Amino acid sequence: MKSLIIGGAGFAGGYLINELSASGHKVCATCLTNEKINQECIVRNLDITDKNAVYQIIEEFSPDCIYHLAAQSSVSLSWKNPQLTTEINVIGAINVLEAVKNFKNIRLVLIGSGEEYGFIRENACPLRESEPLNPGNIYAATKACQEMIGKIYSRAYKMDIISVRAFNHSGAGQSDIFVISDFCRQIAEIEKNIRQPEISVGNLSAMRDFTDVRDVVRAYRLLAEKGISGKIYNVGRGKAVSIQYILDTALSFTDKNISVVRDPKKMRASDIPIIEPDVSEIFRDTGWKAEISMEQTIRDTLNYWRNH
Ligand code: A2R
Repeated sequence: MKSLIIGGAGFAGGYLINELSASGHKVCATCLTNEKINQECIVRNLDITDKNAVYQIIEEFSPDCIYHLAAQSSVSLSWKNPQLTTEINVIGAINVLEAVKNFKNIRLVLIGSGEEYGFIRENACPLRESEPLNPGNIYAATKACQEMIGKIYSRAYKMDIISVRAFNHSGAGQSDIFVISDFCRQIAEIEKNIRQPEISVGNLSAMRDFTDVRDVVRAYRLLAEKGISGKIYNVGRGKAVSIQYILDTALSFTDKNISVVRDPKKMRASDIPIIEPDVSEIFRDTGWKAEISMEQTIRDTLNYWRNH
């Protein structure tokens, strides 16, 4: 099986290259010219806002399956630069759809986000895929838009498209703008005595669903192999935990005595109390469920920061 990963230099991309290679796929991954892919595979430079270049890569590699991961994936940058976010996440996705339209027998896996659900109804959790989308930020709106346009292409042109709403994923190598990585980095810096023994935190009562990135990319592979064309799938653990639990777990892995300090900059006014997906669809169609424990993910992320 030949797999093309668009956006292969990002956090999930590297793990997906490993997952697909280990399963015997021939992998080609794309990255921007200023990025680097360290995993073993065919590498091509691609900016998805260049529609001709998207077409050419697909024509050259002739994949059986394309995983579309490339995105402007920062929520905060999406507020600062909504035009760029829309250009990459919506126009870029249309460039991929337009290119794939010209080829037969390519399965396209469009990676969206749990953020698409946005301001959810009270008691709506666990969120089923049929739940109405109510995006609360520009990033989420562009991902919802990608998914809707994908659905239109799949119906109108009979294209083989699977849409994914990926919830929070974490693991070694993730940027410290995300909570698990942020806590682990701070603890590692305290251990190295380059930070005061104080960890700064935001809202600890919010409950979120976290999955190890290795489980997430396995879900992407299984969806490509066994997912039902035209369907949308939540990818997540299906069991939200509080940020307090993550903090306590991360702190339990260090011998240092660390005090916890609330940082008002990390508090969000509109924090939704709980966000948790229903993951029965993906389980039913592929047998996938998260296997790596939260504790293992936190330990691996902490060890990553200890070594970096
Ligand atoms: O923004 P950068 O410099 O980190 O590069 C990102 C890249 N990217 C692009 N690739 C091609 N053409 C573009 N115009 C373009 N703009 C950005 O896509 C990055 O290397 C990659 C996306 O990876 P991450 O931002 O690390 O996201 P992650 O965690 O791997 O998530 C994969 C997908 C994304 O679509 C998320 O929105 C979704 O899963 O949750």
